[in-house]
Amino acid sequence: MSSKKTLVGVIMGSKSDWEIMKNCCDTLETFDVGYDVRVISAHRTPKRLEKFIEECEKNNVEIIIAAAGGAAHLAGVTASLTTIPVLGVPIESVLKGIDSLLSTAQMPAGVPVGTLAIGKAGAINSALFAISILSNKYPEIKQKLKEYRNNFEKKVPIKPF
Ligand code: RP5
Repeated sequence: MSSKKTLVGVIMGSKSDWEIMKNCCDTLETFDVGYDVRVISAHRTPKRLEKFIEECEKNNVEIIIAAAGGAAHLAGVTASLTTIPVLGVPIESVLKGIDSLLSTAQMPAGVPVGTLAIGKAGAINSALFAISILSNKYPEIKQKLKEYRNNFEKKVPIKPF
C-alpha cells in the first residue's frame, strides 16, 4: 500500500481476487497515486463495506474501484451507499466472468457503476480510468498519463514480424 494521500479506494470481494487486482494496484503505484486496498464482500462482510465507505467519505477519497466475481454486486452496492464515483471490475468466474460482467454493468438507471473489462485488462484499465479522472485535478498525474500514452508510439512495433 502507498503511504501517500489516499485518492483511490480499491476493494475486492475475496482474497482470491488479489491475483487479478494486484495489476490495478501496481498500475496506481506506477503513477504514484495513493490508494488503500481491502478485501470487502457485499454479502460476507456488509458491515465492513459500510465502515469503509464512511472512511472514504471522511478522508475525501475520490474514486472507489470495486472488483468481484460471480453474482458481483459489490460495485453496485458500494455505489448505492456513496456519491463517490465507483468503477467496477468483473472477475473471472466459473461462467468465465460473463455473470460478473453483467451483474456489475447492468445497473438500473439512477446508481451508475463505470464497468471495465473482465479480469486483468479490466483491473489495469480501472486504475488508468481512475488516473484519467484524477488527471483533471492533478497536473502531475496528467503529465505522467500523457507520457504513458506517448510510450505506446515508441513501444508498439510497426511491423508484426
Ligand atoms: C466473489 O466470489 C469474489 O469476488 C470472488 O471473485 C468470488 C469467489 O470468492 P471465493 O470463494 O474465492 O472467496 O464474492
